[in-house]
Amino acid sequence: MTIANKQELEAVVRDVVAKQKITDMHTHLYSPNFGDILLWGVDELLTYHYLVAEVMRFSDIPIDDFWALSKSEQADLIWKELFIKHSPVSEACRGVLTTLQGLGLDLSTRDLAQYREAIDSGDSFAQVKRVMELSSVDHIVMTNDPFDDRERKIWLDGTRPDERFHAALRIDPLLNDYANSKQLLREWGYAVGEQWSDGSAQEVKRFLKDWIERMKPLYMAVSLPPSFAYPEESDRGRIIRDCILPLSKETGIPFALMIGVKKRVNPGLGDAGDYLGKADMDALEYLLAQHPENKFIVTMLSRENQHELAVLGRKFRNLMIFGCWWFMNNPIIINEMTRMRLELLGLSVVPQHSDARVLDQLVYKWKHSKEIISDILIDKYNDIMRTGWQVTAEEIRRDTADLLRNNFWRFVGREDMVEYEE
Ligand code: FIX
Ligand code: ZN
Repeated sequence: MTIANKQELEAVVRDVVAKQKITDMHTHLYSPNFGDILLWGVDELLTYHYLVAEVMRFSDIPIDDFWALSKSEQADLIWKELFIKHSPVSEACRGVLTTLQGLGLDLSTRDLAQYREAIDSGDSFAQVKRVMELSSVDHIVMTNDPFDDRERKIWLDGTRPDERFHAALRIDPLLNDYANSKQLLREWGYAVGEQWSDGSAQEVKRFLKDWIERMKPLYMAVSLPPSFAYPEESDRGRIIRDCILPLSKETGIPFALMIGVKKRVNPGLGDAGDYLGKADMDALEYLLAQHPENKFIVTMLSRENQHELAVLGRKFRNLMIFGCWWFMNNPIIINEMTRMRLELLGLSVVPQHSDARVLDQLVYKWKHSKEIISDILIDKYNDIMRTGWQVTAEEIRRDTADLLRNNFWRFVGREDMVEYEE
């Protein structure tokens, strides 16, 4: 059906985007059979580390005293400070409201006890089904860290995610803290030496292959500091050179780099204590140019890196750019970087992921982003329609499916997961 005018365009785009099923390619969620490492419910929503950072700006509670509170007491404090004593206008606060609204609660009552009663009384399996339906997310990629004691035990016990959940092998401790991780590898039966050698490289690859076999990950991922350099004579540089790149090429499993995080600049805040920095693009440019047969999935944490990253995407087809990561995930920046990406790269990117740490967040993370993506697509289609180019509803459905699921599945080599709504 050819779109006749802007009014019809707006209606079709908003309807298509709202209905499009999403593959959420980076989250910190888990299949419900993984147990209580899957976070959900009102207290988890309110104690999300984004809100911990924000409450510290209003409350003068000593950070250690905050951590000594129960999860529910922390949530009460955050609710009082960020929602009652001050209007909840930040993106993370608004996200809580959008989530509670999406779950059918009456925000005019501000009755936290009632919200807890309504949401927390269910079970995680039912909540996963409900939230995925509400958010139109039908596939969730997890973050799976074999160095995390709780998660490692779950996998070694033979637990596997259900078909809606997919693994991503997360290797930050291996790449960013090998000095400590090599002792763990030895304890697990991988004979890595004190000094780097071919033998150590083989054993690190064997460790990775074992977890690839166990997890069947869609990609291997690491977060990296703004100072990330490559090539580099360092533990990280050697492991990337001798292990990750050859294994990624051999298996076809992409290497995901999340670049620009300065960990724990305020250690007392825990996950809320991470900061960002502008990274030098030389390392990524080198990796892309020297390893054209490797596939790289990249997101960056500094606003200032977004234009460079998008232009690099024009130079290298083995780079898939994804998401508005963390401090980028605010409407003003999502709008700017998504428009820039479509203007420079057309529809060849994965515009968003949720990074959800709490299951229920899928409701707000995707509602907020879909609204912005719809606005942008309406403008972009209208711009080409003004030249006389005709756009059809079928093409809008095709393009939206590519942005919200198929570009990712194709890039990770899973044509079987490419789907278009009829
Ligand atoms: O490295 C990451 O996966 C980051 O997304 C997290 O460490 C971060 O805490 C987060 O959840 C940001 O949204
Ligand atoms: Zn993340």
